[in-house]
Amino acid sequence: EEQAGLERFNALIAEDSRIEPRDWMPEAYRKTLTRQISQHAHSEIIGMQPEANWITRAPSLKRKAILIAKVQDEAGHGLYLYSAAETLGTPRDVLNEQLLSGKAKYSSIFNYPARSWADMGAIGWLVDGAAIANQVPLCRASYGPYGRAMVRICKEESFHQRQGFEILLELAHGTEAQKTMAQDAINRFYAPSLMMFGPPDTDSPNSQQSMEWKIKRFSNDELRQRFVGMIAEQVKVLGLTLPDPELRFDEEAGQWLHKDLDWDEFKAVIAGNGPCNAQRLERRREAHENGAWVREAAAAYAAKKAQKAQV
Ligand code: FAQ
Repeated sequence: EEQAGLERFNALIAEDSRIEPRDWMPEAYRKTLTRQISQHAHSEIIGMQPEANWITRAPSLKRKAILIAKVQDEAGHGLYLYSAAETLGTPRDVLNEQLLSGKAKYSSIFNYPARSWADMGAIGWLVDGAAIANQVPLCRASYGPYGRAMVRICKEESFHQRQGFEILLELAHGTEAQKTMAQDAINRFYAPSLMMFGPPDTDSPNSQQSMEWKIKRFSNDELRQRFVGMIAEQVKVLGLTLPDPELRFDEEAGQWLHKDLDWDEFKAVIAGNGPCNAQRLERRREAHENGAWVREAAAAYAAKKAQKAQV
């Protein structure tokens, strides 16, 4: 039976069809998808923090309303991603426990502080921009529930990116101090946003298998280069610069080349030693504890309803 399952799985992958939750799949496929989807979900949830930090200090009612909506969208993305991950068999409580215990990774980018209002612009433009560049190809991921979740998430991220760009555009046309604040935010978020695509291809243990399984469609470096080419053009509209004197389009290779990134810093951040790792996890644990009564109430209500239905 396993042999038949494997043959069918291989055939579905070869013809670019989708694997669905009830289909037979290799354990390693299940495992790597659970890893990637749950890390992605954790990133959305932890990623709410840097921006939530600015909700009370947004410069106008309109900006506040927009920022609240964006942070709420991120919670929604986390929820559908946890649901997609659960279809692979690991319950959400277990996934959550992996996050709270520090065992599971989440995106390196959310371990950097959001210091100024301009950071809300840089996060929207660069962080959501990188997220889109990485996630549009994931809409075609071979695992059905993941690909379908990505479609809606990408639509919402596109709106997030536009709102970030618009914040920066307004600051760039503001006072000297506002322009400086916008440039400073870009300077700090540039390299960390390039690191969101993961380690270089030569140092990416999961890539080859994930490409063979059509979970990933492009390599980490390919997507990073595509992204840097996009922002190299967009930054001109802002009248600002990217902190990368080496950035250029290589005619021969037909691609954008950027400066070397500090991969030691990346490794330190994903090992838990970035500027905000401890704070982010502490805040998440606190929020989880404070939410216990909501989970208990929901469970009690569900039990009561089930009991009534039996009578
Ligand atoms: N941070 O072999 P690879 C968002 C880990 S967007 C932390 O290349 P893979 C939206 C990797 O897990 C951010 N860890 O791995 C938003 C692996 O470790 P493991 C979330 C990283 O999976 C915007 C090891 O390094 N997006 O949240 C990172 O083939 C604004 C070796 O790496 C996604 O998760 C990193 N940057 O490729 C929210 C997208 N890079 O697990 C709020 C889906 C690598 O073996 C505000 N994920 N690692 O222990 C992916 O596309 C892939 O997982 C990659 C990594 C491309 C991130």
